[in-house]
Order: sequence, then C-alpha cells, then structure tokens
Amino acid sequence: MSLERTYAMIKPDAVAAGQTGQILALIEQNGFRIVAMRKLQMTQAQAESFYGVHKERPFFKSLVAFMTEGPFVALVLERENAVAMWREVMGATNPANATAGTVRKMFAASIERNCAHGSDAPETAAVEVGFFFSASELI
Ligand code: 3AN
Repeated sequence: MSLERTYAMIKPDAVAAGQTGQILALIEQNGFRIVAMRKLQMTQAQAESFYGVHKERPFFKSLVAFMTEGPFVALVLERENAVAMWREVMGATNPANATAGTVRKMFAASIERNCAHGSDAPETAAVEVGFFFSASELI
C-alpha cells in the first residue's frame, strides 16, 4: 500500500491543558511521519468555513466558539492508510464511546471538546491540508 496523508489538529482544549507533547508522541509512536506542523489560532471566519459542513447543526455556534477560544496545532501526517489509521488512534468522536488507549479516551472531556481532529476521507484531507498549509510547507 502506498503512503497517504491526512490533516490532523490538536484542538484548543488539549493545547491549553498542556497535552500537545503527549499527543505528538502518540502520533509518532503509531508510525506517522509529521509532514507539517504549525501552532495557530483560528479566526471566526476560518472556523465557520472549516466546519461549514456542520453549519445547520445545533452545535455549530458552540463548535466555532470552542475552536477559536485559543491556539491549536495544525498537522499533516503521513503513513500507509493515514486517514483511517489516525481516526483509529483518535478514537470515537464521543470520548464516552472511545476505546481504551485512544487519544480521545485519554484526553477528551466531551463530544465537542474532543481534543483532536482527523479528516474523514483522502479527498477531505486534501482540502483541509490546503486550508492551513501551502505546498512548499509539506516536507
Ligand atoms: P469527527 O471530528 O470525529 O470527524 P464530526 O466531523 O462529526 O466528528 O464533528 C466535527 C466536530 O464537531 C467534532 N470533532 C466535535 O468537536 C463537534 N461535534 C460533533 N458532534 C457533536 C455533537 N453532537 N455535539 C457537540 N459537538 C459535536
């Protein structure tokens, strides 16, 4: 199987809690190569656009407020089957349903403040990577 890339985030809750290093360690221990990494803070307009697919959902406003409340870490990760593997390492969206040993089981407080993001398909990953990184930053 060939190498694949996914877009990942360590969300503001985990950055504020000082869990960035532990989550990065899990990323590398699970065989991902960090292709790009940057600490940023999203504007409201960026968050509304990034999560545009959820704009009709009842949690949209609250999700945008959460994702703009502090800095997050944007990442491009590479390995075989990266999209599915990162979602497996993160665990279920709701930490209550996440398997023991997953990032969300270990670090997430709730379905909204769930400490990490991962693209849901290779096509989505390409769009999400382009949101925060230029081609020359993917090294
Ligand atoms: P995932 O991040 O696991 O792909 P999505 O894409 O369904 O999950 O949701 C995007 C983000 O929206 C989640 N990471 C979470 O922060 C938030 N979210 C999803 N479902 C809910 C919900 N029912 N209530 C509050 N926030 C939610």
